[in-house]
Formats: sequence, structure tokens, C-alpha cells
Amino acid sequence: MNKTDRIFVAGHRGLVGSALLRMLKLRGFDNVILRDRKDLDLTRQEQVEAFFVATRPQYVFLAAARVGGIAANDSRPADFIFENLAIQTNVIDSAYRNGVERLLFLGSSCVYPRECPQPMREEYLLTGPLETTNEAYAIAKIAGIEMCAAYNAQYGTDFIAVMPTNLYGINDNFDLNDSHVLPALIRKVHEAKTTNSPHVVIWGSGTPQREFLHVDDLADACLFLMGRGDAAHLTNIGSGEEVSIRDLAKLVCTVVGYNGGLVFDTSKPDGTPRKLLDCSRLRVLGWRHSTELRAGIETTYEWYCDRFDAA
Ligand code: GFB
Repeated sequence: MNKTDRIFVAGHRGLVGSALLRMLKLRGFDNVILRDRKDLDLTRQEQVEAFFVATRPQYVFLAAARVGGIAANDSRPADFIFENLAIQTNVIDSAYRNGVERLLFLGSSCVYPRECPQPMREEYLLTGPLETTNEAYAIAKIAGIEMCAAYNAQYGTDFIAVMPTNLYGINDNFDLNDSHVLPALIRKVHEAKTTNSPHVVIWGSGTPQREFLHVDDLADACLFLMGRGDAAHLTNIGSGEEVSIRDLAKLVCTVVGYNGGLVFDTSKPDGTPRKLLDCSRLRVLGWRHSTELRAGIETTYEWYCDRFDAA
């Protein structure tokens, strides 16, 4: 990828897309193509085709997606399967028809089977049943991964897919119903502290394990892979470190400076018990994450306070 190449970041307002955009700008890529949703609806095939014909991007980061935490996935499976299938089908096909040199598709670690051996290697894809709380989303993402592979096989395209672990960072969604666990905990604990509440409610049993990666590390890994001819069709991206939801909640309390208790609401789902990625495929290429979890939560919490607390 050269600094003057035309690069389309699909989904540049989201957690991942905005991190990709920051990193591309920082590294001097000055020909980045962006569209807001009101100007380009990626779920509409004609709009996407016309956009690709008009702009002819050479590289595409496909970070546009309907995403959400466990409750959003569980309660709105139709939105998650329709929007993701539509967006990725339109963008991947238009990328092929308009000669895109390389496309990077964002998958998710929830594409692996619920009872997958840990840590999860790329070849474990499609070897068992999925976690039910995010099955619709996972099936859409698997279709995107398979679509990239099918276009590469039949048309000789160079479309790669990455599987990030659970992500967090600035520009995340802090809505208490729809968000992922880390932004939800930052907000809940901060609000408990400011209202002198004696405890914070944590969904589920607190025993599930999750692996977290700061979104700036994910963006760095995506640029790293986009620039390498030897990147595999499928690559896991994670930190290699797991934490239980209970310990994560305690860490957020420490960062926020909250001394109250934790109450576990077991009427809420736990989701998959573990989903630790095996990242040896990426490691042998020489990439490793640089932001440790505590430091990443600290900067995200600072950003949250600047952004929302003043308001
Ligand atoms: O981050 P999260 O929503 O998604 O939840 P998943 C992770 C764990 O944190 C679950 C618990 O065991 C939740 O029950 N948890 C505790 C909370 N308190 C909270 C809270 O206040 N809010 C939330 N959201 N969780 C998603 C998938 O799964 O991960 C998506 O649904 C996607 O498909 C994404 O793969 C990365 O890790 O369970």
C-alpha cells in the first residue's frame, strides 16, 4: 500500500473504522475515501455499485457492520443477520467487479464453535455448533469469510479476513443495553461512583473468560496485514490474555476509583464460557499488541469522562 493509493474505509464512524482512519492519517495515507451513512447506504446494492464505479478504490477496509454486545445480539438477530449479510455482500462483490487490489474483511472471534478447543486456531472454523446468543451475527460473519475465500478461488482476488477478539477503546458504544461489556462496565462503575451507589450490577455469573484487545492495536495489525503479500486468508488478532468478567469488573473499579460492591444478575446470559484466540499465525509474521489491558482501560476512561461527563 503506497501513501497515495485510494483507500476506502467502510464504517469510519465506528470503533474499528475510526481507529483505522486515525492510524492511516498518522502514517501519511492522504487519499482515504469516506462516506457517511446518509450519503451511502451500504445495505443498498445499487448505491454501493455506483460508489465503487465512481471512486475506484484500490484498497478496502470492510469495517462497516451491525455490532453490539450480548443483549443486542440476542434480542435483534434479524437486524444482525440482514445488515451484515447485505453490507458485506455488496461491498465484497463491488470490490471484485471494480478491480480492488486487496480487501480486508473484519470477522469476529464468535465465529468459532461454542465448545471450541482453547486457544482457538483458524482451522477450527466450522467444526461445531455456535454460541446461540450471537448465532445470527456469527453466521453472517462466516458468510463474509467464505465469500472472500470463494472470490479468491474463482476470480483470483486478494481478499483477506481477520478475526479480532473482543475490542474496546475510544469511540465505543456506551449504551447500557446494546454495548459490549467493557464500555458498559466503565459507564456503570463511573455512574455508581458519582451517585454514591453501594454496588454495581454485573450481568451473568462473572465466570466467563474474555480476551480483550485495544482497538488501536487492532488497527495496527490490520495495516500490518494489508501491507504484506504473505498474509494468510484468515488471521486471528488478539492479545493472548484472558480475564474473567468478575476480575474485569474489579479492574474497572480500580481504574475508576470506586470502592462499592459487585452484584451478579444471573438472569442475564453468560454467553460463551471462553473464546481465547490462538494468534501464532500473526506472531510468526512479527506482530504483537502493545497496549496492556489496564493502560487501555485508563485511556478509554479518560476519553469517556471528557466526552460524556462534561455533557
Ligand atoms: O461483551 P459482551 O456483551 O459480549 O459480554 P460477548 C461479555 C460478558 O460480559 C458476558 C458479561 O458474559 C456478559 O454477560 N457482562 C457483565 C456484560 N455485565 C455486562 C454488561 O453490563 N453489559 C454487557 N454487554 N455484558 C459478543 C457477541 O459476545 O461479543 C458478538 O454477542 C461479538 O457477537 C462480540 O462477537 C465481540 O463476548 O458475550
